[in-house]
Amino acid sequence: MNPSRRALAEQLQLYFICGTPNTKDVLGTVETALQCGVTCFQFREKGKEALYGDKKEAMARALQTLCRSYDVPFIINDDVALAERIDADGVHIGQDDTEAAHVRARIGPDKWLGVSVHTLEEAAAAIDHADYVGIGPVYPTKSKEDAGAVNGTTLIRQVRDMYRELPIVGIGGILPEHVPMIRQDGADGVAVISAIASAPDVAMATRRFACL
Ligand code: TZP
Ligand code: MG
Repeated sequence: MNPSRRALAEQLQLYFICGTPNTKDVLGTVETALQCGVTCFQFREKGKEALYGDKKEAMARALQTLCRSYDVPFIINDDVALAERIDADGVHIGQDDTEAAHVRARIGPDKWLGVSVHTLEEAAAAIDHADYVGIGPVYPTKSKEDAGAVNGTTLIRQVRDMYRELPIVGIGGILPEHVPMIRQDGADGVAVISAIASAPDVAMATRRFACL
């Protein structure tokens, strides 16, 4: 694997995703998670109680400052304009968002672009533009209503067989005990919302993932 891909893959080991609808105290939760070993963070502000406009931007900036203080990449879900405005480290998009080629053209070569894929065809279409792909839902999830069919690690294995060097994160319903198998089947890391954001003890939950 080339050195920059290897570095990126390592940075994806424990990828925490969170927004204000996922926890009562998003700043406190994210700071604890950063202290306890998350290696990448995505601000995903979605759903009924999501912030918009200036409030969303203020929250993004506060979370970005926290991530910088822990030297952890700060990625924004979907909102390319916000990512550009605040100079985020990257953007993550799904299949229903702006096309990967278009987002890459906007953010340039130096920012990270992550793309969620659910089929080999989507993976094939993403690889020319994406720095990494998210594959899931590996297990059932309550954090995304339209997450699609649960596919275990089948697609992770297929994408890994086809693209040996592509950084991959598994996502969807992932608990610490699932991590060894997901890695063994080809993912570089796991992306997690509820197992950290809804944990009664965020520090302990994060450490359980981080020590794997
Ligand atoms: N994309 C596929 S599953 C999912 C997203 C954003 C939600 C993951 O959340 P959780 O709580 O870790 O299942
Ligand atoms: Mg999206």
